[in-house]
Amino acid sequence: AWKNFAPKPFTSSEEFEKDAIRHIETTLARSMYNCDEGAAYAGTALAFRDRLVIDWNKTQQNQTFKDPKRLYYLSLEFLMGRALDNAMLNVGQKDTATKGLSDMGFRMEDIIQQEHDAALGNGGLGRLAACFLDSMASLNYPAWGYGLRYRYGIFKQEIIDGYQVEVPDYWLDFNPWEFPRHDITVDIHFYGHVNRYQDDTGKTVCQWEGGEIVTACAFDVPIPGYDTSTTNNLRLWGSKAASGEFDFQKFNSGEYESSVADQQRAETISAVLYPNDNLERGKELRLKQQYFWCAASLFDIVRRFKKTKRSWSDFPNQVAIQLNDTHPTLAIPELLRILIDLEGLEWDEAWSIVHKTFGYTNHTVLPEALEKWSVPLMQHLLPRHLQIIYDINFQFLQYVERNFPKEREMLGRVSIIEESQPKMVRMAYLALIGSHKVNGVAELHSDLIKTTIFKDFVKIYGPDKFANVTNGITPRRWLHQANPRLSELIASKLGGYDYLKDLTLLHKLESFVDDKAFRKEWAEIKYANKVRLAKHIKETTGHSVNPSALFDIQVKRIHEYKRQQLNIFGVIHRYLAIKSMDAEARKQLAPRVSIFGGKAAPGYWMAKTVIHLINKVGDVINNDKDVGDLLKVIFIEDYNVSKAEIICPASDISEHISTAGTEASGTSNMKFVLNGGLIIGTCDGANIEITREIGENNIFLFGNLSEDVEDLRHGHVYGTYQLDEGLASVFDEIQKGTFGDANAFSALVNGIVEHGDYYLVSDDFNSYCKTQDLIDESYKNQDEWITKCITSVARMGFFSSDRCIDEYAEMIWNIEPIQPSKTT
Ligand code: 26W
Repeated sequence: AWKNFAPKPFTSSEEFEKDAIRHIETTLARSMYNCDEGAAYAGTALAFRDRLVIDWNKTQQNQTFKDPKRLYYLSLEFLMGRALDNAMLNVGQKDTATKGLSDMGFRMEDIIQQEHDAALGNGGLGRLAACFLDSMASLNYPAWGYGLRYRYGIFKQEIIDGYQVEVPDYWLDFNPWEFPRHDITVDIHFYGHVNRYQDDTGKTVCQWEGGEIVTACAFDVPIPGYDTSTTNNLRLWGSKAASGEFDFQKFNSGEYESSVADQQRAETISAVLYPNDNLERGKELRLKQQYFWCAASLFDIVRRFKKTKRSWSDFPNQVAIQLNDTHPTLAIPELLRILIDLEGLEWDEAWSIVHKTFGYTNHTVLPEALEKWSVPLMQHLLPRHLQIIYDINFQFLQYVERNFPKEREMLGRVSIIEESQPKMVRMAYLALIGSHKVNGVAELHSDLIKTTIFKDFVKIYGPDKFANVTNGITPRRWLHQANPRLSELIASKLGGYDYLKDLTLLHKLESFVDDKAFRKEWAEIKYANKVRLAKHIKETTGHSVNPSALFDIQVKRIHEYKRQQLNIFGVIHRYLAIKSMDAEARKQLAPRVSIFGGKAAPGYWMAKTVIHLINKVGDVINNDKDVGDLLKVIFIEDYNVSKAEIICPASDISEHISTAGTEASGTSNMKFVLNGGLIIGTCDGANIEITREIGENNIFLFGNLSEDVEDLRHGHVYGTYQLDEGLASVFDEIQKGTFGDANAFSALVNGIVEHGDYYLVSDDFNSYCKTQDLIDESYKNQDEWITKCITSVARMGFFSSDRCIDEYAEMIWNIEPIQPSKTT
């Protein structure tokens, strides 16, 4: 029998130190005499990792033993950020380590910063997946994530002469948080052809043969829950040449180069995250990534199921698979292929299993973001899957024809195959048809998908196939970790940290809203967080900003629909107003810092132009002595998760100003409010539900409503529409060359003046500026302002990702938590 030598939680800081130093000396082979911050980080991470691994193994054994229904979350993106701080806090031992590190001569803040962000995602969708993993573990759900192990995450952004420059993000040189599972591999096929023949019984059988083989290798990442020993698994697949593929024949016969080239070609599949957010480009390598990851994950899931020797009809009782957008939709035909071609099930039985197993979450209604793959490409790369997709479509269209005989024109609209040149596979329709539930990510968004992109399908399947699960965020990372002082202050009033596990407990804060000492401390914490951000700005941009000024922040991917251009035009408008004010009027003004951050997709010229404009406007305003502290414009380079942790606690106002009906939910809106900042926003995405929860006196809403957008757009193209006057003056200033060569910005301006203003910047400009003036007024009354902030935080309980996960578990996955085993 095995003796239990498992390391236990640290009972003292000395115990932590002993372990950290042992790792520095033996795992890293470094002496304590040349232990720098990097080595101290490594020692700390490895000491905590040892503990996590024990809980992780126990959790997996317990889950295998109890064998409950499990959830598999398939996401091409997991935007995890840093792991150490999160791990220390979730296991409740950060203070112990802080003391130990201090004895060793290090400051915890410096050590945490040594870690490279795991940036395997673009934006909202990837970070949502990461918050969900934290909640699933914290709530003890048996759940795994499946993704790709990119060697390069989202590019690093540098700003050079005001332009975005992309730098590769190689992040794997030291990553203690992943465990390569050399024994867990799956061979994945591409290309080839389909053999169709009759077997002995006369049944038609299909076999996919030939083509290229690439091996998927598992890398596992432990996901510790907060205040529970449950530690779930995130399995990321890396690609490598299949062992038979690194051709020793070639190798020995002098074709060394081409043999190495084969290997590199295989490794290319998991080399890099596609940096497009909300834009589909139809590249073959991307389709290869999608199939590679879906096929490896399904093989793994099916292998685990088969070990239990249950009958296939039990599969949906044991397995739920959630598709994070359409990126993993190939999992649907792949599971059918496994059941029919490899396991010999009949179509109807296989289809019933598949359709009960999958759920699909839609994250966007932007037409340019909806995935479509060309039929010829799919025929070439995945010939058997294309046949299966055609079979699904055939059955589906027959069903529609039978049930809606009078609406034959609907068939073309709902067909999975778009009859274009070339024909295209509509992945959203395939995902919807192959799933038992489809959900949007905020109420408005879930309503919109039912009246726009999926309208016909509501008629076909009825409304019950559609659901809403409003997004949420994990309060562990986005409050406790990012804003430790606020978290502590709240705990002191609520009698402990239970609210981090049940965020609705925050409501008790409302009874302290008039408590003088509490308010004072609240204000001090906000100020300290602004000082921390000001320090970061100084270090990274060289600009000094006044922490007493109003911090107005917009950080998110740069996209026309998110309207950073509206924000920067508003800044120019404000600048012009200041320039025309006399000294007396200037005294009345609250100083402001306008802070921007976010990456543009490398091929998205308009988004890059917006970044350029922000930086040029900043150059002019920040150097205008006449304006001084009244207005500063800052672009924070390389916005990512770890920077968000500094930025979110430091806002007075954050901007969530998408054209109504375009932002599915937004999640940073929740992060900013949870940290005691107010919002300027449109009636879009989760802003609407935030307003309902916190009260409309506590949010600055402006702009046109989503139901008016269509008419307004129509008016731009056909009507007599007038450019907003204030915006016209802004454009005049740009055209004069105040912010450098006006030609650089002509496409941006002309898109609004001449080409239809698709995102309705002009229509909302006046309302936006007026609302900003209202904010100035409101900010002057600090007493009222702080009341709004505290009240808002108290009412944010709904937006915990724990609530989301419970909703998914109950409504879509039908899974239950399992209590961690008590045995050691
Ligand atoms: C195929 C290219 C591509 C890549 C990524 C298309 C679409 C995407 C994502 C679905 C874009 C995305 O991140 N959407 C965001 O999802 C968040 C989480 O639900 C929402 O809060 C955001 O509103 C939504 O834009």
